Amino acid sequence: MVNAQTGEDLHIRLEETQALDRDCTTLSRHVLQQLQSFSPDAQDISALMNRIALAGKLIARRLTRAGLVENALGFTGTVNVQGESVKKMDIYANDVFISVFKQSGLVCRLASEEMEKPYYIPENCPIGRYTLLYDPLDGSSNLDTNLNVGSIFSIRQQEGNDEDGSARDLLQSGRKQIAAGYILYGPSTMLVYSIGRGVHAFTLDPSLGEFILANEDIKIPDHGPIYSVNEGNFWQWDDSMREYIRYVHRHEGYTARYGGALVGDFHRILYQGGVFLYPGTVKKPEGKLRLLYESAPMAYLVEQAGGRASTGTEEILDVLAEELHQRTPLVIGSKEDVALVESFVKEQKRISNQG
Ligand code: AHM
Ligand code: MG
Repeated sequence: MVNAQTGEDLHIRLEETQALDRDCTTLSRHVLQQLQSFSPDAQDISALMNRIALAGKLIARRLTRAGLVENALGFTGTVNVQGESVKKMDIYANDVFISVFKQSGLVCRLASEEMEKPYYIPENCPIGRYTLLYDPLDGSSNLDTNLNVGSIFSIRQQEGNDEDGSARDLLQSGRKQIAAGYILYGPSTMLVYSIGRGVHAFTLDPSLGEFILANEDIKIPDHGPIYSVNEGNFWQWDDSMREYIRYVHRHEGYTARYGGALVGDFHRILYQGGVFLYPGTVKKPEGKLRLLYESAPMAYLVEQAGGRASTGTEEILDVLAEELHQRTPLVIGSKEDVALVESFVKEQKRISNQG
């Protein structure tokens, strides 16, 4: 609608006014509010979150244009430490995190899915007291079809000074995490984080270049309708998983949703309730997902939101890693739905022990 006297587009003016009327809480303001302090530790956490947000913005920018520029999509032709084919975007995203944290003075070592050993930044070690574990681009098989992907991060206090390159002081339980979260590159880019005081979600406003608070203190429902699992693996599962899937097939109130990228699948369950599963198979009982930079950060978030994460028999946050790239089965989501899956695992154990 145009104002006849001024020629001004009134719709545009209305939208602008509404945008200004909103209480725009930025990520950095939110982190400082959460910490309620300007202590050096609080400033470090705030600076770390700002750096993660910067990495997210750089990766989001590249992803938006990936189909338009040369050499952004496709495989590099190499295989990573886990035996998976590496995509160009995996490497780009990994390098973004390194370059964002290299000069920060905050992080002494970075460990990621794409690097066999942790990346040490010795010049940061005397002052940098943190370790960043991350999956730079989770769900990257979704890239070539323009579907959602994500980055997952976990921050731990640096312990020890292992210049020999060993990762042993990373190998602690997920309860040692001091912050965790993910960035979801979907129709909009969202950053979800926790520093142990609830789970909060932010949406990137590309015109401002700022993550703006979308949902504060998210609580996952105790039960939800969604089960999210790659059912193509049915033939490889043990009987407990098969029985669980048969149960949801035979009962009203369940719906399947699976996008092939943990960040997106988990994000939906965080809001709507239900359960995401990546169980082990008979041949690979440890499953596919990596404990330190996939399962543990998601477990930290879900517990903060009032849900649970389990291997099927043990809380994910209690699992002690024996190696950096250790895999673990994952059952994560609403309390009641995780407990239901566990009851099938327990029953199967009982039957096996009898036989
Ligand atoms: P990636 O980190 O190499 O992308 O692998 C992890 C992804 C998860 O995002 C997702 O849940 C899972 O692999 C999907 O695996 P599948 O294709 O076997 O269903
Ligand atoms: Mg991954």
